[in-house]
Amino acid sequence: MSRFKFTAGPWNVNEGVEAFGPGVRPTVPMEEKFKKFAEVGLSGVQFHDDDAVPDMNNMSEKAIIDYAKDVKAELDKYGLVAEFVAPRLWMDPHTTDGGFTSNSKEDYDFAMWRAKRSIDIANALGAKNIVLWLAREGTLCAESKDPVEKIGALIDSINDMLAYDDKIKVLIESKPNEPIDRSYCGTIGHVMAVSAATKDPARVGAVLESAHAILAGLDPANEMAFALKFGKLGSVHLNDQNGCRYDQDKSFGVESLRGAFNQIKVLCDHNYGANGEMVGLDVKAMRTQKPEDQYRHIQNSMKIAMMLEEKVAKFDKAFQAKCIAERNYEALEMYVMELLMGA
Ligand code: XUL
Ligand code: MN
Repeated sequence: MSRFKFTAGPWNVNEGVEAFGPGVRPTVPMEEKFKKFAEVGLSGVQFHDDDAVPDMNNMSEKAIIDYAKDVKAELDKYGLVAEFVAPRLWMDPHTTDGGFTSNSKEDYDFAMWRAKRSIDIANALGAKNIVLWLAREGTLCAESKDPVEKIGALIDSINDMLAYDDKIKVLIESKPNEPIDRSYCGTIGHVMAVSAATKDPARVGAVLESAHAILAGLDPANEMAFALKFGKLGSVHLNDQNGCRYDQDKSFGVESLRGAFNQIKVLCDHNYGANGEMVGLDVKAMRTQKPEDQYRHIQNSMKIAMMLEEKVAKFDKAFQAKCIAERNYEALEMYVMELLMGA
């Protein structure tokens, strides 16, 4: 039994398409994913706007809401909740150069239309959060945008979302690069600063994804801690990453067990989840994985998180205090290694 409520997105079960090869698994219908998510023990689903309403660009505002209500009924059928809706602003021709920080007024307006429709969809699904993964908000050519002006545009766009709905929370998912070269919200520190500059900072928080922190050369647990201190860790995307290369979305804990332990530890120590925050598993199956067992990476990630919760519960705080008092961090470190290795 876990203290956490786990979620995943429909994109976490995919065909295995990558830059060097096509899909290797058949497309799984959305309802089948919901059914299986419930079976493996997830509590909820994370959505991109067009995961929930695929043809939304060609639909009226009312039709979008009606379609999303049907999706909510399907979720209810499987006892799942919707955690968040994220406008997918990186696929459309209108957002080739970003949305909220695009140089084109028309593209900015399109991004705002999608952001507001995402809020409508979130309301229809019963989700309290909008997540902004700012995929193309930044530059490929550094001189193509004025970064000061564009960070202002990002803040304006969030203010506009907050004004559109007086309850919705906006969570920014930091990531330093990929697909963009230089992104405007690369770390949790950037997200906290943007939050503070909005009209309602209490409604603007962060999502920390383990792999994104590692790509920024930072420690995921420390990044979580930073947002927790400001009461702004609205969600997490647990996964893992082998160093600074392409975004891998490996199963949680498979590269750095100690790093994963410290993420679970900081979440447990600071009562993450007490205000309804959930634990997203933004993990990708290896391309080699066969369709018969293509939820294994989600199940493994959840199991590792839960096993680490047990390690956190066993963590000897008295011994930690003794090591701290004696400034014997070598002893403390070895204790952690023995705890993790079951010695
Ligand atoms: C991209 C990423 C996304 C967001 C949701 O790296 O992590 O899946 O989590 O849009
Ligand atoms: Mn993510």
